[in-house]
Amino acid sequence: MKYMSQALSLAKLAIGQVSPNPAVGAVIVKNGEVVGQGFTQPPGGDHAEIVALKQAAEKAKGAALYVTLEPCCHQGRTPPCTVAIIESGIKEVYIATLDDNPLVSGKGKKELEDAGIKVHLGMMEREARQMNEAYFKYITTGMPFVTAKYAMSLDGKTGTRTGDSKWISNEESRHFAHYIRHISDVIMAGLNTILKDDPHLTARVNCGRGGTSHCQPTRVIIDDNGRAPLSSNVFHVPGNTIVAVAKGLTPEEKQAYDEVGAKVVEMPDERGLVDLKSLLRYLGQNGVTSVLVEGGGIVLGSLFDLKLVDKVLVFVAPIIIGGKDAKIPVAGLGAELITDSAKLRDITTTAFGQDVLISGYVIKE
Ligand code: AOF
Ligand code: ZN
Repeated sequence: MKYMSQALSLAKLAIGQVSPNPAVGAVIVKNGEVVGQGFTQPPGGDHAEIVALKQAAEKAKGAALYVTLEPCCHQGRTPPCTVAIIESGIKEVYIATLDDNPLVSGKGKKELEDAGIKVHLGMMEREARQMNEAYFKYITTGMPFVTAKYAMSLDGKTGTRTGDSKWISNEESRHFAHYIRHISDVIMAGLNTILKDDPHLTARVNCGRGGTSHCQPTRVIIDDNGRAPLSSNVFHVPGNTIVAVAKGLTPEEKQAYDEVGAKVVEMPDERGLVDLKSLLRYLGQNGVTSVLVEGGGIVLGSLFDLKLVDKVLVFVAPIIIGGKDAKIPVAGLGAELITDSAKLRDITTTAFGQDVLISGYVIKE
């Protein structure tokens, strides 16, 4: 348990930084001593096991490997880890969970066993699966894992009748929200949020890489008619921005976005609005495994109406905003009957000072 928990902590350092690959951690132990450890490097770089094996070198002979995901047995951007493990002389492997990637699932484990290595499966499996929950959905469906996040008052409002929303949740909650951004591949927001709040949509956490653009999530703005002002903050901060539109923009309009470094993606549905399902599929095809949706109510409403949300993170703050015209977190059409509501499972509640974070997974019927 101790070494697997160490491997999970290592994997955590890679999460959100190595997509579309899963974040994996590995620890090599010999005679009660850690002789090698590592975590997944960005795509094309070494897998966790390879980093640990290189460190252990000769000491890997006869040692035990603790790894948070089944070692790969296929040639991808990098050679199979199983071959390197077998060649190193490792004699025992503890795997937290199988890799759902059809190219690997069960085959990696079998290859190790066939080579005479003793394999143990399932140590801290729940933690290992949760850590890569986005990857597991992506690799089996091609669609990114969608998390809806918002902060609301005790009376269920996300802003006052005038649109003021700074701040509903406290500093501790907002700090954690930045961490959630940091582990997401994409942050999605609607045009109204851009117009009203002019957010940066960057992850302001110390990721140890100096806050440069390669550790920033890609921002996706849902902007049916391509009206996001070029002066918006999202176009002038590190990281990439995509403007998803529903109508064809003129070459001049496209070029203007191009000049501020944003990419325009045209994805209309039959109502002339952005087709969110196609947009998610497009993002998946481009290696996006996780999307964090930060609002506003229109975008979240459409995503819930279309049953595209996988996970919900709601910060509840102990204030009452009131007002029939105050902002609400989820608009759209909504449920007709309570039985039609999106229901959640595996609920957790976490206190951030006086705020409470309620999180859970949408039950798919
Ligand atoms: C491992 N250890 O640390 C990771 C694994 O293109 P490649 O070569 O990087 O392979 C990508 C696939 O490898 C990915 O889809 C997943 O099945 C596995 N990821 N496997 O043994 C690791 N990140
Ligand atoms: Zn591998």
